[in-house]
Amino acid sequence: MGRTFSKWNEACVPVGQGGSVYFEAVSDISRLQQFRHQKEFSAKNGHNGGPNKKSGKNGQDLILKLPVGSVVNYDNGTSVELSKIGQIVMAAKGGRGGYGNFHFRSSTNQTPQERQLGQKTPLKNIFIQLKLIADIGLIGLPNVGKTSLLNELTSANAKVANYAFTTLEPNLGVTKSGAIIADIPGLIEGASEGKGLGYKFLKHIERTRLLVHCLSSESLDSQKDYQVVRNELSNYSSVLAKKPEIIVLTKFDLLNSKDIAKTVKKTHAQLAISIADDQSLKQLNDLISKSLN
Ligand SMILES: Nc1nc2c(ncn2[C@@H]2O[C@H](COP(=O)(O)OP(=O)(O)OP(=O)(O)O)[C@@H](O)[C@H]2O)c(=O)[nH]1
Ligand SMILES: [Mg+2]
Repeated sequence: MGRTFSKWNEACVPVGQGGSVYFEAVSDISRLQQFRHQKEFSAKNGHNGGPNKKSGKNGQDLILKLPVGSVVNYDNGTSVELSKIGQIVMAAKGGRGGYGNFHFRSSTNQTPQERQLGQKTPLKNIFIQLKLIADIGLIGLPNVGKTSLLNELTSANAKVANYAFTTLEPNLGVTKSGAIIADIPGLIEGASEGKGLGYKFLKHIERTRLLVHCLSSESLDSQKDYQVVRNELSNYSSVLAKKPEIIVLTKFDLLNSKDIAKTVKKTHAQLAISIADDQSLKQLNDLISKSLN
């Protein structure tokens, strides 16, 4: 966004304008991760002009992609919401270019000793909020396969591992039909009172339209698992307790068909799924679409 100015001895015409910084709305929610470590961004400086009245090139703009649903809050108190994919808003305008001495010559002074420096854009503080509300919340005890399911149903590529609390922060993904899924850290008994990691993320799923409650085929007592999570939901809020829910038995590939049928019946699961079985994932996709419409 800032730009350089012409060197005096280049006696040039305008120094290029500094690049501007823009935000562009995209569907990819993971784009917010770019701000996790890097906090300061700038477009390129304008280029110096050259000898023989050569103008400097303008600096290249910087386009930062933000998930649609982000609200850009400027430090002058104004804000703008990115509500449509492809929408572009300006974050900071590049400074104007400077002038070399050629610009200041006159009939009486053909070799002026004057120049004007390019303007440096002041640093702007911009606060970005993701106001977007997920349509679907993936819930369940730790290690039941929530994140694996998110990765299968959306283009997310979130970390999966065979231990509890792999997910430390919510992951988001968008299904092919455009629904947004939030995968939150596993819930445990006492989550509604702050135990484990899930508590502070329950508010995210409070605003979803549908819960997908995952129960693992590995569990020795999936009925109890179901109740543990249900209790936490109702202890947290009545809104959460009343949310429509699809119960899914995950990792069915680990059971024989007799045990699958038995567990499905016992848990009232609407569907048994496995990330190794595309057919079951398609059925879940269809069930989700039907429930959202
Ligand atoms: N056999 C089998 N393993 C699965 C399936 N889905 C997930 N897993 C495995 O189960 C383990 C846990 O998966 P995650 O997706 O990380 O589980 P999670 O519920 O997100 O776990 P937390 O984030 O810790 O709450 C990983 O080793 C996965 O590979 C499945 O359908 N079949
Ligand atoms: Mg996870």
